[in-house]
Amino acid sequence: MNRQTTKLALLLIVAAFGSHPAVAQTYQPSDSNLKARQWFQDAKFGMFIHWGVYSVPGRGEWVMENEKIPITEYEKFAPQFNPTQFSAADIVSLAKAAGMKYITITSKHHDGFAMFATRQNKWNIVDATPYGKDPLKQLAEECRKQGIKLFFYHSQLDWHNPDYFPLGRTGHSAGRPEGGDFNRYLEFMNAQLAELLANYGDVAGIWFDGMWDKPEADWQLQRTYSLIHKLQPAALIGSNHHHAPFDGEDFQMFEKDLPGSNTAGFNQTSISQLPLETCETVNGAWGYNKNDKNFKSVTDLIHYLVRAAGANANFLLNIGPMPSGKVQPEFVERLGAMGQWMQKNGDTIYGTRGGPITPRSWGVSTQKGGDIFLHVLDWKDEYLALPDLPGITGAHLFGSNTALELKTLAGGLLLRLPPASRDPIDTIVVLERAK
Ligand code: H79
Repeated sequence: MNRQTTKLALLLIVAAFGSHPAVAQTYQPSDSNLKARQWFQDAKFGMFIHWGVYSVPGRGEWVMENEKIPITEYEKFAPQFNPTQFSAADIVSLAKAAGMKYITITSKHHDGFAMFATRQNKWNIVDATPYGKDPLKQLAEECRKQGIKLFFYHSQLDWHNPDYFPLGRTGHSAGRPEGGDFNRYLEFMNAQLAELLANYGDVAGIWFDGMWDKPEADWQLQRTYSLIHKLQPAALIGSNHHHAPFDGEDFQMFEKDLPGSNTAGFNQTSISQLPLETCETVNGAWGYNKNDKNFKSVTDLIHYLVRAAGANANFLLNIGPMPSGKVQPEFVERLGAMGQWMQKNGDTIYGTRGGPITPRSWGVSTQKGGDIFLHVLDWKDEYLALPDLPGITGAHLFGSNTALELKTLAGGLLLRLPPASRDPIDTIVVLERAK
């Protein structure tokens, strides 16, 4: 055993036999974890990266399942995956310039392919591709340099590992043996997680996905979660299982919906008291899809970010790098424009929480310290009626001294927004309170 594996083995032993037995118990987050939750809620904007061997065919990260590609065929993409143009410095700089405070990258997606130097199997970027390097290592180092936090997305669902058995809703055309030991699969997954938590410095959190594939299985979540919290107590655990958070989780995420909406069809879940996050794509794809040119506009993306903040949630915006390692120009342009907007208006987003006016069709409110920010996104009339808010003494446009007319009526407030005060993307109004 070399030093790294020895350290890992020790960590695994400590995690398995330490003071916290691997049985269900009520999770008590550490002080560092509670602090990390605050940081997370203040950060508001992150970059999601879906990157794997599926970028080679360029038809999204579900290509194996959607096109019923058996493992033997799918594995042939690996020798073609040589992302020599990948630059961790460029990607972290892109996130930073967009105003993003953290990155969440796929360490393993449903195809089971590890984007890091795992010792648990050979189905990984170091052992199975001509590239032969560990992009997550490069990214972790660069994130540390540039002050960006790093989360790992780890798929619990696995279309490649023979021990992921019995199969769930997906993976039936992978051509796998009719057998396997699910407990051994969980050992494998936990060992990969232990590698990620031991070898990449401080990990901001683990973003799980895919439990919905086998909702009835015994995932031994407490074992996995206590392993993570033991190795890095501040690491935030979240899982995209479409249920209210389970014991041991530190944040709640929503996919392709703001908390409380359900356009995707699987977001009926109640909203918990944990920090919230919603994720969305720039076009329709998570993993690189060369045919999807249906890009959202800068305005739409900013609106989603603002509406997320108004719903007390972070926005995790996805990019799917190309097989070369480069990010397509359509993504770079949009992220740059969002960054410019955030540079001007970020004070009304970063460090805020959802405001006293719950989300409306016209926009949202955020708040920080004593300030309330109205984000008027979609309102054509000169007057906007607001609910009664005690203690409001006046209003002005954010970033200027222009006072706005605000009338107190019985039962509410009436705000006047003359056409000249309007911003085409977001008219931000500061509601003044007696201090
Ligand atoms: O990683 C990205 C996607 O690949 C992954 N999550 C994001 C972040 C994702 N996988 N699936 N989905 C998103 C939507 C899944 C829908 C379905 Fe089902 C899976 C339809 C049928 C199986 C879940 C279970 C919803 C209905 C039943």
